[in-house]
Amino acid sequence: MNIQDLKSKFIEKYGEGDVDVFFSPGRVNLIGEHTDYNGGFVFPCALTFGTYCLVRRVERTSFRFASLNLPFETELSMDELTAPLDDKWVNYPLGVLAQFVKKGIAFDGGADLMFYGNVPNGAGLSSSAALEVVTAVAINDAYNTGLDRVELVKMSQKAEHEFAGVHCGIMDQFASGMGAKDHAIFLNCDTLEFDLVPVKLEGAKIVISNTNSPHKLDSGKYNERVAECAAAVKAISKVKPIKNLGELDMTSFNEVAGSIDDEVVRRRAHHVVSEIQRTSDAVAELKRGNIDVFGTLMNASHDSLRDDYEVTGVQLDTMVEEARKIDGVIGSRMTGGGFGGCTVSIVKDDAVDTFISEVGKNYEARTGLKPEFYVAEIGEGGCKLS
Ligand code: GAF
Repeated sequence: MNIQDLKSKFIEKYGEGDVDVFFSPGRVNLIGEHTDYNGGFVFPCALTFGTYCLVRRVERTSFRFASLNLPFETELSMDELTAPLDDKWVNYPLGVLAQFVKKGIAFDGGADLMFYGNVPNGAGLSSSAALEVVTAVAINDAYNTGLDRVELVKMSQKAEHEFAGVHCGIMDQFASGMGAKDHAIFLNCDTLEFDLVPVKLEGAKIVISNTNSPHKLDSGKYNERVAECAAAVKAISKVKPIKNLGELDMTSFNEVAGSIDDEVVRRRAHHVVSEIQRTSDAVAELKRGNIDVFGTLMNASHDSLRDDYEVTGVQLDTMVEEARKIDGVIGSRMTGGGFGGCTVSIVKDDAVDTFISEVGKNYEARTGLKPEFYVAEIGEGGCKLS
């Protein structure tokens, strides 16, 4: 659907008048998984698909929310903006509105909002972050609240915590809000310092493979991992006070690992500390143009997420196994929270067609699920389109 079609739909729904159009992307993370809520490094990039938000400020003191691709359409008064509803999807934009209210931003009127997203839902490509960030960017503009982009990103993350119950890190909202065309974001999730790194793959492409086994971030498994990392910090702090696992390197981790009695918790922490190291190594290699080493580190990342962190599962593992059998695959790993969703692979240009047909056929034969493939382009972060 193009912008003109979206505007026509908006006018059909809410009547004639001015309307502004905003967009925020989904993301794919190249490496650095389950490190963000541990104060570690991540390396995501924004995609060219995402969520559009059309907005019109109105004098009436209520907010109307509707979506063309998600099952919500509702009108809420000012008083109803601060508590989640019994409606999974509207809670994402509503949770963002609530953050504006919490900041004491007084709306002297309401707004009509219409959303349309083309990120596959539940695929681990941050459809929810795209929905949150586009709401934040649109309301910030419509009401001239003057908040800076990083603040909007943090508010979007809080919406996810408070209105979706997922204790996520900041990676997804940061990538959606701060992405830059053809760059990945090397982000220190402790300080929020970041470096935009050009992704020059010289003869290779980023291929996203959707297992079509929905990842269930709200299933509790994600929050369980967050809690296990907190348990590791608590155990380690008895011998070496730390605020988060990101303060350790492999040498200091090995010195204190014995203080974690629970073997599962120890493995979780081992993944986090090793993944943070892999991420900074991978970025350095990419900057030097060593794509092959970058790919080897992607493979090691997946293996650690499978063995130590246990967030992959049979579909993601099968997709990665099949991908790695193809000549011309430089690296392949799961991306995002895991438990289903997508993998990301770096594939030489001339192997992309074979990759899609062979991995597609073999994955389906082994799992009974029909996968989908997207050759990714790296796009811009949230912006006003018109
Ligand atoms: C999900 C979360 F939302 C992110 O914050 C991050 O933790 C990711 O899983 C795993 O790296 O996408």
